[in-house]
Amino acid sequence: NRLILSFEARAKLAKNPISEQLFKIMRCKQTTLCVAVDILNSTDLLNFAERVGPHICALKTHIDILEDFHPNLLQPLQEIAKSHNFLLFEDRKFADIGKTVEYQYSKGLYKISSWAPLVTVHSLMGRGVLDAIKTSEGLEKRGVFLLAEASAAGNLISDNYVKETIKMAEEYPELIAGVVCQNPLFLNNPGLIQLCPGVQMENKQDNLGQRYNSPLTVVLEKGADIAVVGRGITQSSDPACAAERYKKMLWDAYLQRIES
Ligand code: BMP
Repeated sequence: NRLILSFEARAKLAKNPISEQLFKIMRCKQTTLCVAVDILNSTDLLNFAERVGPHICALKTHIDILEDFHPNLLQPLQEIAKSHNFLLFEDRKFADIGKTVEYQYSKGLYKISSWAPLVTVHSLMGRGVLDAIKTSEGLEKRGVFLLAEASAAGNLISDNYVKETIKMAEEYPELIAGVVCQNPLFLNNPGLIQLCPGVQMENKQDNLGQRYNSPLTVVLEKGADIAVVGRGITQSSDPACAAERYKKMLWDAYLQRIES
């Protein structure tokens, strides 16, 4: 059962090189926090990454929301990730035919495959998307988080969709780093990482259908390995301090879980 195994043990079971690296970062930095840096300005993004860097295992971006995006941003961003030992994670949620995804992933303005070792993919369009990510040009080592469940209220994902998504994830062990979901799925596959967005201490929801759980709930009840926190940290008056607080709560909950 993956919930009671340590990240150290699970790193050895990971079949994807990036998930193995992620497990090691989590263990070494004692953090399961991924910050969603949904910020509209490049300078703010870099400053923010530098400040929360020491406390996170991954920085999740939506690179296409930047109002002043220029490819020159990517080198300093990669340097910050390297200096603080966290992974860049572009939450592109690819969902098109394979050929289009190949272009969206490796071409265009953002050339995601050249700088983001981790990306998200919808299972909706089938295996062609995963084949495209696997064979496109870009970084040699890459990992995919497949989206099986969503935190959004009223989403149309059915039980069968969830089941088939897990099946698809398990068919691509060398590519799939983990699954984005809200419940403890794939318990018998400890090499995969559960990523859980919709985490916040202050609010239960926003006014556009987002739903939140507390750090304790996502780790101890919902099976989260990595928790994604966005506005809980970005909108705090002291983001570094907030990130440190989330990191501690999440890590204590993880220790409690593996010791139980
Ligand atoms: P926030 O904590 O500010 O609500 O941000 C959540 C982040 O996680 C957003 O970047 C969103 O795109 C992402 N996300 C989510 O909220 N729910 C999901 O089911 C999947 C996501 O990727």
